[in-house]
Amino acid sequence: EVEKLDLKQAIIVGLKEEAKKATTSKLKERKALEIVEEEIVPALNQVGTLYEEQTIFLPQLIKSAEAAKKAFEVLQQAMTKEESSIHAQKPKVALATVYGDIHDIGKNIVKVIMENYHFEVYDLGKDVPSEKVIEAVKKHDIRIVGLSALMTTTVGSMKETIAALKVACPEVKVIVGGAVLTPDLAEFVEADYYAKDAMESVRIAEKLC
Ligand code: B1M
Repeated sequence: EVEKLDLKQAIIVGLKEEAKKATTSKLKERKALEIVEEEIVPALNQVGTLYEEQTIFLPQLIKSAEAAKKAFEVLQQAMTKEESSIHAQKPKVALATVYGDIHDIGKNIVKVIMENYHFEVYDLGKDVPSEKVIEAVKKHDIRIVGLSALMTTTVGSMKETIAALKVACPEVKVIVGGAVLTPDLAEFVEADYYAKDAMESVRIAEKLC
């Protein structure tokens, strides 16, 4: 009998259908957010290490990312969005992965969690130039911007985006996150806040409202 793969293994070896099945069965005993933080993120971190060590290569990295996305789709459906009249005025947040960076799994997780906590999220996508961020902030009168960067090479791009944004929209508050960031780097890019994960972004954004 073939043994069933657990979620972490399914992501590491890059099997979409297995990842989907494992997520569905995990949901019977665990909360969606716990599955994200305790299974999906550690699995992808391990994949990153294997890639860095050249134990796996880009095609496998891509397969793992696809498996993680599949797992997350299942979780997204499970997270119920309860609309409540108390939250008629939803605070607005713009989210973007900075210019030059195409990693968007983390940003997408932040988006779903924030929406669950009644924020209205303007998702600007990945590889986003600073002009596009500024345009969205002005157009929708947004006060909170969340920027994501995953690579050492795109930390500079994050700093440039924040500098341009602060000139064009001085009242805006910027939260930064992404695997490459640390509190020190967040200070270096002159962000207002550093969020280590999706829940921390919610806690910070709630204080800003
Ligand atoms: Co790439 N990649 N990748 N990759 N990839 C990394 C980042 C890397 C660390 C792997 C490694 O070598 N160890 C490395 C960067 C090295 C460095 O600069 N230090 C790397 C590289 C080099 C590359 C390419 C250049 C490879 C190549 O082409 N030769 C290329 C990049 C091209 C580009 O961007 N221009 C590339 C491509 C890819 C894939 C497409 C295959 C895929 C991305 C798919 C996608 O996102 N759609 C991919 C993946 C999956 C990874 C790893 C393995 C996993 C990233 C991830 O999704 N983590 C990664 C290794 C690693 O990170 N350890 C790696 C899970 C995710 C949930 O975490 O995004 O940190 P994270 O989000 C967290 C928090 O950080 C926080 O909340 C989230 C939930 O807790 N957070 C925020 C994130 N954003 C926030 C914003 C906020 C608040 C909180 O604002 C409010």
